[in-house]
Amino acid sequence: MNPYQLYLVTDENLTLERLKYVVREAVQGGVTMVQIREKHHDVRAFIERASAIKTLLKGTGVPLIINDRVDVALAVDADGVHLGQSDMPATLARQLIGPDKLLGLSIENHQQLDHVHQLPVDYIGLSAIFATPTKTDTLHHWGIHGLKAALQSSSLPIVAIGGINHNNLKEVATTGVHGIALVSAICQAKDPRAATEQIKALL
Ligand code: TZP
Ligand code: MG
Repeated sequence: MNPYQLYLVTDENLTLERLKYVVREAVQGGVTMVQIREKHHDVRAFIERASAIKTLLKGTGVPLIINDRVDVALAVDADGVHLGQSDMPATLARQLIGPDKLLGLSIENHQQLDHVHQLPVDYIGLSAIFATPTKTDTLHHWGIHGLKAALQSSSLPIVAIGGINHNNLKEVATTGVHGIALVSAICQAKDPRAATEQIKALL
């Protein structure tokens, strides 16, 4: 199975109860990977939330990835870390997490895309495909055209993120991208399981 296929990235604004509910339902609906992304919470709350999700994912085969923080990933024994360009350098993160954990890196421009192949990462998060209210500081939007070009030039698996929803998902999937990452399309859905199932059916 391709673990990147349908990648849930959690919304930082969810209460712990809603977070657990969304992840549980999304896993039932068929997500293949879960990333806990926290921007507001302190490290203690981050660990609490990540531990809760780790417990919930146990036995499902769905890997747990921690956004930004190598220490949190190690603390909860997550399956991997996803770094941004201003987080710990990938080479150092790899030294800390060891060879067996997954390491992802967000790639925001062509220069970073050229450079990433020298780094010890397992996959790229191509950010952002489209403009999105979920993350408003994205400077460059790859679009479908840029995504296709990145797929051509990259030997690493690519996960597309940013502004992907039911309306444009088919177009994104048709590029042959390895994975699609979603925040609001699942986290904001009234019925996260049904939303996930609908998306899965389009892939
Ligand atoms: N990184 C680039 S865009 C983004 C992140 C975390 C947010 C994507 O959210 P949505 O709601 O799926 O557009
Ligand atoms: Mg980050």
